[in-house]
Amino acid sequence: MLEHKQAKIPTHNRHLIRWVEKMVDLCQPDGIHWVDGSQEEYDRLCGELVSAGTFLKLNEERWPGCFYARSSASDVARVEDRTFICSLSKDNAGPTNNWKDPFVMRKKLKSLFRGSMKGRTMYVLPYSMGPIGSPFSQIGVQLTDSAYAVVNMRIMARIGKPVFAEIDKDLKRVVPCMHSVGAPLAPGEQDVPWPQNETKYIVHFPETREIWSYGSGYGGNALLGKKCFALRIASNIARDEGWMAEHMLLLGVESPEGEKTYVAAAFPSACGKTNFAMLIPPKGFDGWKVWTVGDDIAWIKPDATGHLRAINPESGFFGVAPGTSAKTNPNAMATLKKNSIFTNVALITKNGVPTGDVWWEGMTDEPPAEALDWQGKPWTPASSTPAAHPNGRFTAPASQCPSIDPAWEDPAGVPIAAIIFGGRRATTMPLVYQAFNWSSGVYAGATMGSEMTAAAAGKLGVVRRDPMAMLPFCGYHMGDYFRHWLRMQKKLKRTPRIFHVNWFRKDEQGRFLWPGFSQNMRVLKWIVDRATGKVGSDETPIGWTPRYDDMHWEGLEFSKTQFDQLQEVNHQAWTEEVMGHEQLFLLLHDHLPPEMIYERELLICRM
Ligand code: TSX
Ligand code: MN
Repeated sequence: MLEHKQAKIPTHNRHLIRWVEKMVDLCQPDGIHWVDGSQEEYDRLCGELVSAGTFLKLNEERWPGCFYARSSASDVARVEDRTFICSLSKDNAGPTNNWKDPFVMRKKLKSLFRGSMKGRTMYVLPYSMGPIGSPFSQIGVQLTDSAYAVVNMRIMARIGKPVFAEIDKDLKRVVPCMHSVGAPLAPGEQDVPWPQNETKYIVHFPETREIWSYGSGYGGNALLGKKCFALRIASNIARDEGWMAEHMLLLGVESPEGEKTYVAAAFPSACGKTNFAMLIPPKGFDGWKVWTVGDDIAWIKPDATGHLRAINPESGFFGVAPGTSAKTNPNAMATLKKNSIFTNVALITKNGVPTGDVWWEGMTDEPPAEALDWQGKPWTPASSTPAAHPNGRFTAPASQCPSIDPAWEDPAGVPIAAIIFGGRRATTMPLVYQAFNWSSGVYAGATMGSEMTAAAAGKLGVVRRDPMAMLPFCGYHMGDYFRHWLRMQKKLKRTPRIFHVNWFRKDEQGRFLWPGFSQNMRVLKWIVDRATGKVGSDETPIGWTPRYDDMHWEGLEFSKTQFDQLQEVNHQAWTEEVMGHEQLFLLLHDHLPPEMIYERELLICRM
């Protein structure tokens, strides 16, 4: 018998109620809980997760309101090979996505979800990506049997009662999102701390705007508002409606005179996107300030005057913990010190007993003498395995970030003056260049790539092309995505200037040429000055580059010789680079816009 945990259903939307009833019939949960999003509800769910052994409450003095979780060892990251785009035509998904026939997939999902929530509660979780009521915002309802997903979603998105009210206005289409960890409980069966299923499916139906996720409780697989909705489904909506759903951070640069310039930036993983979004200006930048709008996703739209404006559709940070410290990112450390959830990091112990403190590699110079690792096994600095999983995460409210922009929840978004692309490249790519125009900038984004960090020491890593950092997140054909980017120009009175950066160039001895981190402010200042017409540049075959004296060097010893080495455009290296571009273009050739081919030809001719 289905247990209703509330006397009154908090919506009168008939479609929603009928869908929930249908999904209850399919998944057969023991109970149903309509999520109101209140603090009391959050506290109760966290308490239940503690009782179930999923959560451990951290030390209330040192980590107020914080909880710790460990996942199953086989549920630690997004599963790209289990991620599917089920468009009617395979051609629409393109060669960079896994495609399955939507009719075949629907049948498969029905069988997986049948009875999948037995012994569990089904949560009806309404959420808004973007401030509730903003013209940018989109609404989803996630049905999930994971309380862990619900409490994480409360940090990452606007959820609950005000979203039901928005749904009841019937103004916006609601994206239905099904989520089950795929671990039904038999009567009386004892649950495990991290229920999941070895069989995983992360499925998107772009035409009907639906998401079905099965078998995983982790991050991007389970918090369906994030990668599944805000990128894969939203990229489809954005193409149809003439806007952009991008894997980009958003930040604002404020000059000592109080002039504020916003930029969006796309980087592949392991480039320090969150660190860049929360950058603190270095010595020599008195009066300058960097404001954080978002660290992962940007929804960008032309306004009535033909200028691009952007919002961060999220309300929290789901950041990689290892490498985050008071040195690399003081703003992140301040953000996560309260009301946060830590997953797959280490727990400090004293004589084998947890002290209620978390730790991860890179958090402090000195590791703790002893800990429990992310799998709960005793760990010491002498251990051969890391204490925290390399993909261990914090879930922290954006509102707690000391650098959060006063306009971060502005329903009208912030104006975008520049777009930055970047990658982790040991060679070839200069610290910074500006594309000649919009189409050459789209080319720079389309051909961007990053080197694998795990590559053998001394050996140059293989470049993995990751167009606009969207390879795992574009919900349709990548070639059509480039065409959409090019078409956006026609909607605009003024296009943002486009730049490419590389913090990771190395010398022949394998040493980083650029000190990185807060020093990136110098690059950011040149970018902002270029976008607002305040500074000069040199023309090179690849684009406009700063002359030594165009950069602000106060507070850093950095010679012209060093700078020239960092900015070198090597013709031999670029000849090899454009061959790599050709490989990507061959893969996408039947949907590739002609502009991409022309841009490549022009680049070759200039060299
Ligand atoms: O996040 C990074 N950023 C962006 C910061 C705003 N990292 C961390 C690795 C990515 C997850 C970086 N690592 C950056 C960077 O700009 N640069 C480097 C490489 C580097 C590492 C150490 C030094 C210099 C460069 N050390 C010294 O210069 C002393
Ligand atoms: Mn991301």
